[in-house]
Amino acid sequence: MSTIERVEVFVAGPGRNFVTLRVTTSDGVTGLGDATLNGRELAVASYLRDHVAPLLVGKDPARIEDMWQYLYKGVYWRRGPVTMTAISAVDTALWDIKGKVAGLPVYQLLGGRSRDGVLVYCHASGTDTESLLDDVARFRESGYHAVRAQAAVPGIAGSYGVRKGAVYEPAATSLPDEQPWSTEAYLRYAPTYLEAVRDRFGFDFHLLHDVHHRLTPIEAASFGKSVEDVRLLWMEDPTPAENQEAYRLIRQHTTTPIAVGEVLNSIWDVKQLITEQLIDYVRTTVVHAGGITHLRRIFDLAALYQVRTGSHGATDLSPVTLAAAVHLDLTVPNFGIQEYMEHAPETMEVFRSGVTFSDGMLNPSEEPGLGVEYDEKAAERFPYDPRYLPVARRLDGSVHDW
Ligand code: GCO
Ligand code: MG
Repeated sequence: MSTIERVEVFVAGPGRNFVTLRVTTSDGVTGLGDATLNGRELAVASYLRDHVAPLLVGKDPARIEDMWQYLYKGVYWRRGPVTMTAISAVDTALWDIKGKVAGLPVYQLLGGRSRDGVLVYCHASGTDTESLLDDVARFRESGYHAVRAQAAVPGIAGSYGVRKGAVYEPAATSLPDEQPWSTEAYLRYAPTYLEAVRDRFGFDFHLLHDVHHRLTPIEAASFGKSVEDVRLLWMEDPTPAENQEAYRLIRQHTTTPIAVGEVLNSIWDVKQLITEQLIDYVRTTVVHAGGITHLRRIFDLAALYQVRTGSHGATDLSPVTLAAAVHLDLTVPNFGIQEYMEHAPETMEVFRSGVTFSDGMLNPSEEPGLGVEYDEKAAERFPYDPRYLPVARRLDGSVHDW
């Protein structure tokens, strides 16, 4: 029997600190998993190196479900982003290995194609309405059928989702940057630029918007109502999802569809949102919600309630996560849409991925496994460099939700 022989954890850039797990079997087959938790990378790296790696060596890499149960139930301490990200990395690496051993791409092991490709949405942004419109035009010309639109709120420096240089990078400082926020200014301005996008480009593509957990339930209800004519595919994270009852109130007031889940880590975290039909899209992702094995379970629960998938896919999730997500998205019956921000060219030198983009859709590699190779030598050029997400403060100085 082939066994797990080596477990390595790499923490390296470029541009951010990706945590990558590489599992090697006694037959020399390798599997990759992403364990990146933006701003808390070393906690997951230590969890894997110090607490998980010693348990894996000598085990059968083929027993993916059993390994998941062992790592989840065996530790006694359940859920939470650090634990679930570590389990995700192991799970993803074992699926990669299973695919390579079987000589099949992972999506074939998951039941095969349910669709021709994976519809993605991109991130358009601007420092004002005009520059946002230019960005939307650029993405429409590149073939995207779905666009998320964010613009900087006038006079408010802390408008998330807005690109400063070539790429949007919120975790850009070695200590958290503190940025001002005004809900009133946002609520006045955001509906106007979403309307401007529809006025200029029409309704022939999907438009999305991320509220990034910043509103109270009644503010979110009013925002959702005010943008109904814009017909968003979704408004994302309108309020922090710790208080899930809040979504009942939002639902009573607006038919704007809702997407939640990028900071949630397990089926239990999304259970109420799904079973009460408080959301339309579940945004849990391979890397933070227990890997392919657990995400599939979440998606199956969602399917019972006509909730579709809309996985998180920002660039702080490595190309290993993107590849795993695309394999899974291709197979699930209730797939909705996948977030996609192109990784920087240097990132793709470290992670050689066979994922391809064409006509607004992604497709996985046809290579056995996930179809991603990690270039350890290239990664050595980008050592760990502390990076934190910003903190939002209201205009009176108090901390707001980020
Ligand atoms: C999104 C997100 C991200 C997060 C980031 C945090 O919808 O893409 O909200 O941009 O802020 O992933 O690390
Ligand atoms: Mg988001």
